[in-house]
This record gives sequence, structure tokens and C-alpha cells, in this order.
Amino acid sequence: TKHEQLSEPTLQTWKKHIVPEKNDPASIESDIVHHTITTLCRGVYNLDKLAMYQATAHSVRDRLLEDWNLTQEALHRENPKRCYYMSMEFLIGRALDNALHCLHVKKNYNQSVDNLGFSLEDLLCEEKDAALGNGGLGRLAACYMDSAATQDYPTWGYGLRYQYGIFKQMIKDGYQTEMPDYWLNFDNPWEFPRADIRYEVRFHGYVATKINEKGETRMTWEGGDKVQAMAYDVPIPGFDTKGCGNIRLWSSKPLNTFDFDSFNAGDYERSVAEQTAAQNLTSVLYPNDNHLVGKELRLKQEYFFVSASLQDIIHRFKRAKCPWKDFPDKVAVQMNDTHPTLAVPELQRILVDIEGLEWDDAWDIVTRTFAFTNHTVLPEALECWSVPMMEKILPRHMQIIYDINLFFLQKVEKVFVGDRDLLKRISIIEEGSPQQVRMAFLAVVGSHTVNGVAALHSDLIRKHLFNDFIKYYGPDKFINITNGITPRRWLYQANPDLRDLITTTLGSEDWATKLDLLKGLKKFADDTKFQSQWAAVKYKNKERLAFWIKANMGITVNPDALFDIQVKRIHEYKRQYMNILSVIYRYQSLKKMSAEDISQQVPRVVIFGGKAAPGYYIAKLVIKLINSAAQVINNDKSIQDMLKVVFIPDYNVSLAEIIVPASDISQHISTAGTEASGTSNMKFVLNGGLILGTVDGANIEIGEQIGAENIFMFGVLSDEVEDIRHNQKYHGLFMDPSLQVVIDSIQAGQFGDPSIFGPLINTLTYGGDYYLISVDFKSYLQKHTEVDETYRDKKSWVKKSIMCTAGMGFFSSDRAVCEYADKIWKLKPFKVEA
Ligand code: F58
Repeated sequence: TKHEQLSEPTLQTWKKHIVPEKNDPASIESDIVHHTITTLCRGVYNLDKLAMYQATAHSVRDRLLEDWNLTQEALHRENPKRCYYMSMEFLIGRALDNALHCLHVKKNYNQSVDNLGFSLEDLLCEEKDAALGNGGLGRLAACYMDSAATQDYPTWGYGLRYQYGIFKQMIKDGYQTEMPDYWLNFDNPWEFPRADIRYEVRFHGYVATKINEKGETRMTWEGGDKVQAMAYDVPIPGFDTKGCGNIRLWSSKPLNTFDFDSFNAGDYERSVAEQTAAQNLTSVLYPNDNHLVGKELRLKQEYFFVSASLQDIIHRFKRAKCPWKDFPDKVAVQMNDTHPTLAVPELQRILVDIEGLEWDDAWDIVTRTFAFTNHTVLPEALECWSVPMMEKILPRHMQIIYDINLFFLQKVEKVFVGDRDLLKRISIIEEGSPQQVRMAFLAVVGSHTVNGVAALHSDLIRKHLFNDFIKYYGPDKFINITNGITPRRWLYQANPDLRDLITTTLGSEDWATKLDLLKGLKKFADDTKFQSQWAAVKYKNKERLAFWIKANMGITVNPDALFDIQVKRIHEYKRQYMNILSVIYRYQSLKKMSAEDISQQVPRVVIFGGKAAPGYYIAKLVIKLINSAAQVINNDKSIQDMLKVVFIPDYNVSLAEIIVPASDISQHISTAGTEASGTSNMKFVLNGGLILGTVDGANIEIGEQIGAENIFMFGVLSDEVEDIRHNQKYHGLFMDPSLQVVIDSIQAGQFGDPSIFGPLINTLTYGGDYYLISVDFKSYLQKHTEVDETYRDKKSWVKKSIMCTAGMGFFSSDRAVCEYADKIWKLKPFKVEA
């Protein structure tokens, strides 16, 4: 493999003094016109909103690029230690509004766009989401890039430039259908193709031996197929700083030369087909959330991503001519889950096979470089790759993994003499047919630090998944860093009215970068005037969402009703099923009441949103049940609009920005011990929404921060789950009587053909109710009643809402990134001056 960039041009210092862009409305206006004419080649008679958006975006990007260049040049010059955040997913969403806020130019842009006869808010909606992720893990990566840039940490993201992001969800006849998300249809102003930054990546082939320059025998990986990785840079603006971060995304391209050694002159067609296959490597994001399918193409994507990124990192490291042993002092690599774990054997391979280092010296460098974040305990989400597949696609890596495992097990055995069970449990290779590589174990062995994403989750992985590793390494290698979210996108940008109210009340905007300052709101929690201002903002946000629902779905919802929201990927462990079952229970209770009693109820709008993995049959049935129930409930006049059910199609980042500020209650109701952290819980509470949740993931820490009296918690605890499952299995299922009534009504055909829902209902009965819906149902219904009663007292509700926002300082991704930098990366901020 070539480890140099394909061409290394001679660089010259440029003697031009750069004049910064001016940000007054007239200059902005003329820049937009300039881009319309030159970049887009459009005239004033030939302009639509999309073109206007593009011209505006280009002019903003010009301004962003000044900071980008300044930052990257300074980094190049000073060469501080850097961190690379390797993630297969970055769920960025839209970029324009965010950039306008970061650069503090939104007001002037508003005016300029207005002068040109358009509305900036309209233009913002023209942008397609960069949806290069499935859910929480991908969005977390995007929040962390925002916080790293804002706090001037020299951090780059590395990922893949999928041509198709997460699919578009459409609802047809109540069912989810999928459409491809070809987000690059139009020009994408937020990426820079780097045609000069390309690396070759090899697959397949064979391993041979060779004698290197020092006369030593080394392995060499030969033959096989090669593809090219080309870089695309996505600038990540920091808020209130000249610093600008970067995410480098790799796109696969065919090698523009044929491999003449293996080129069969009579088989031209096949050669071209191979070139196309190369291009398809980064076509599509795998749409599974918390579930892994061991597809060959996915393994290739993972290696492609890791190989290109490491070549790039090493290229940069070599420029400074430091000795290899200094590599970990210049480079920290964070692996966002196990998907980048092939970086461990890949770096070892480069150091030993290509650079000629001794195995132990190389291994020392590797294990001082990498750190690993685990995001799940669900067994079906833990990555395992079959050894035969790995041997076929990455023959040398498979050998290296065997060696890493052998040396590791030898060390373990020295400490725990004769404990064969331990060796079997802790081995990176799982016995079976076929054998499997346990990627999480490889990641642990190859990293200096492993972290979970919320306190409970980190405890659970220490107690269960990685318990044997703690016996060997001791506890210090395994730490917790609770997730965070960026307050810029999730409050400052998404909730402008609340932003302004908070800023006026606290006297400055500093909270946007020092979120702890929100605690200053506590002293206004009982202030009647402040309460009514706070309530008015929430009401306006609910109106905004109600308007969206009416305009896009034709359903009328009343902003005076309690807005109860559950938006996230559809998964059995997240229990949207339990939610809709409780909605049906509520509906039936209403049906039993007199008209007079109905009119005394607290009206509710229950909102769902989220995508099911295309192959996840049960999750898709949950969507169907929600829509079938909505059909019946929304059209039943007898309940006087006291209950409405809405399934918002195609939930994504930009929809979340409208939905999150509008909640009174949001639900985070996973079976205890299954949701590693959750991050939408943080977004809702930051925007003054209360939580109805289980004792799981970050819900627990949110409760600790905002006060137990401001959160509705229910359900069994994580350490009870195993025993309950055991009892259910051997002593019979428990069926909650209220739940039975609900099931009976579905089976009686109240919500359409009951045979459709048979397999779904089976999960509660013959399926063993693995996620304990029946066990938690009673306490769940009780909490719903408590929510209603609390909501009747508007004053106390608003006070709780204020206390929610005021207590959320801890959950800023700024805090989380600082923790990573201090505890794991040993990284200092690197301030860029204008
Ligand atoms: C999520 N994982 C966790 N995985 O479920 C959630 O609790 C946590 O808050 C979040 O990570 C951030 O830590 C998650 O989103 C995926 O989407 C993977 C994508 C690739 C395939 C396997 C699942």
C-alpha cells in the first residue's frame, strides 16, 4: 500500500495580504448577488428560493473559510497535539443557520436577504439535512465537533461521505416505507472536495514475507483489489471564536489506473464493473440502530474509513519529522463505538510491516494512542465479524488480531494461572463455527481508556460486559463520561424566544458557552411575571409545532393541550409499543366516561416520530399500530378532542429543532438498563420540557441535577430486570389486567384487521415480554395520572419547567468534551487569534 499522498506538490508561501469579508448588510447583499451570478450562473429573473439559499450559503461559507484557513494554518505551523474523533456517523443536520449564529451575522443576513426580496427563514428550509447517521451515536459526534470547535480544541472528525444518508421515511396506509436520501442532488456548499488528498486502500490479496532494509523478515500484504479514498472537508464553525474545526469525510473512487498485473485483456467489462463496485463502497449508510448485520460491504466500509484516516494522520505526523515513539504525544484517536476498531490492527500493521518497528514498540504506541467509547450493552448491537470473512477481506489484519489475542491471553494467564474459563471468556476470538472476532474486546485491548456514556451505563459495562477485563487491568482503565448536547443548536438556535428571554433575564448571552450559568434562572422560578413570560414562550413553540402538523399532515391539534412527545428510533427496547398501548388505555377510559366527565379531563396530544430499521419487522408493526390507533382516536367525536395521536413522518435533526421546544412532557421509557444514555432527554429538559422516564441511562443524572420533584420516574430498576426475566421464564408470565383489556380491544378489531398485529401482541405473550412492558405497565399508567394532575396546576408546572432548564448546565457537550480532553486525550485548547 502506498502511504504517501498520491502527489506531493511543492508548496509556496503566498505573498498576498488577505482582506476579511465585511459583514454590513450592503456588503453581504452584494456578495449574495455576486454568488448568484458567478457561482450559480443565474440572473435576477431566474431565481427561486433554492438558488437564493445556495447563493446565501456560499457567501456565508466564504466568511467561514477565513476562520477555517486561519485555524488550519496555525495548527500546521504550531503542530500541537491533536485529537481525531473517528466515527462512522456524523448526524449534522443543516449548516446555514448554525453558521450564521456562530459568526454572529444572522441579523445582518436577515436584512440583506429581505432587501433582496426573500425571507431568510424560508431559505433556511431549503437546505437538505446532512443525515449521515442513524440516531444518538451520530448526533453525539456532531455535538462533540461543535463543542470541540467552540472551545478551540484541536480536534478533527474522520468519517465517511455517504451519497445516501439515512433513508427518507414515508407513511403509506399507516406503514413505513423507505425512499433513498440522495442529499447531494444539488450542490453542497458545506463541503470542500480535496482532489489532491487521496489514498489507496487495499482489500483481499495475500500475505507474503520479505526482507526489509535492515535485513529483518517482515510480513507484507500483496495483491488484491485497491480503491481510492478522496477527502471532502466539512468546516465546523465554533461559536464566539475565530477557531473553526473540520470533519474529513472519505469518498471511494475507482483507481484511475488499471492494475495491469491482474488485468485480463479479454475481460474489460469485468474490470469496469470492479471500478463501479469501488465507487459504491461509500454509497449508502447502513440504516440499523442498535443492531448489527454482518454484511461484507459494511466491513469494507469500516476498513476503508480507518485505512484512509490513518494514512492521513500519519502523513501529517511525518511532516514534523518526530520519532515514532512521540506519536501518542501528537495524536489521540477516539473510537466512537467499535466501528473504527480495525484502526488498532491497522496501525500495528503499518508500524511493524511497513515502518519496520518491533512488535512490542509498535504495540506500545498503538495502546497509548487509542481510546474507545462504548454506546450499548444490547447483545445484538455488539459487533462481531466472522473470522473467515475477515480472513478473506483483510488477511494480514486477521493474522495481527490473532497475535494481539495470543500475546494478551499469555499475559492474562500469567496472572490467573490455569483459569481456562477466564481465558475463554476474555478472548478476542469467540469459539464457534465460524469463529468470530469480538470487536469490543479488540477495542478494549487496543485502547488505554474505555468509557461509557452515562453513570449507570458505565457501571453496567464494568459489572458485566467488561468485568473480566477489570480483573486483569484493574478499574482505572474504565471510566464514565456522561454524554452532552450542544446548547447552541438545541436552545440558542432551535428556541429563539426562550433564548431571548434567558438572555434578558440573566443579562448576557454567556450561558450559551457556559451552560452552568442557567442556574441563575432558579431565583426567578417563583416570580409570577417571569413565569408568565416563560409560559408564553412554551405556548408559542407549541403553536409553531401545531402549525407544522396542520400544514404537513392536515391534523388539528390544540396548543392548550398537554403535548406529550416520544421521538427517537423505533426499537423494542425503547418501548414506543408501551406508549401506544397506554394511549389506547386512555382512549378506552375516555369512552367509558360521561360527556360531562370527559370535558373535565386534561386534553392531550401524543406525538410520535422515528424511523424503524427497514428490516425490523416488529418495529414497523409498532408504527402501523400507532397510525391505526390515531385513525380511530382522532376521528372519534365522542371524546371531544381530549386525545389526539400524531405520528410525524421522517423524523430528523431539523424536525427535532421544531419538535423539541414544544414539549410539555417527553417520554424516555426504555426498559431499565437498556438505554446507554439517551441524549434527546437532555434536549427536551433544556427547553423546559418535563420528563416521563424510567430509571435508566442519563434520565437518572438529569433527575439528580434538576431535582427529583421535577421529573416523573417509574418502573423497575436495572438490577431487578434479570431476576424478573428469570421468574417470568420459569414461573409464568405476569399479565397486567389493564394491559390485557387493551390487548383484547386490539384483538377484537377496534383498530383494524387484528391479524396484522398478531406478531406484535405475541411479543407480550409467547415471546416472553422480554422488555417487561407488562411488569412496568401499572406504574406507567399511575405516572400518567400524576402528570395530568400536575399539569392542572399551571403555576406549579411552569415552575417545574423553569427548574428543568435551570438545572441542565451539566449536560452541555462543552463539559463532556472538556472531560474527554482532560481525562483521555490530554489535550489543551489551541486558541487562534485573528
Ligand atoms: C446510542 N447508540 C445509544 N447506536 O443507544 C444511546 O443510548 C446513546 O445516548 C447514544 O448512542 C450516544 O451515546 C446508537 O445510536 C447506533 O446508532 C449504532 C449505529 C451503527 C450500527 C449499530 C448502532
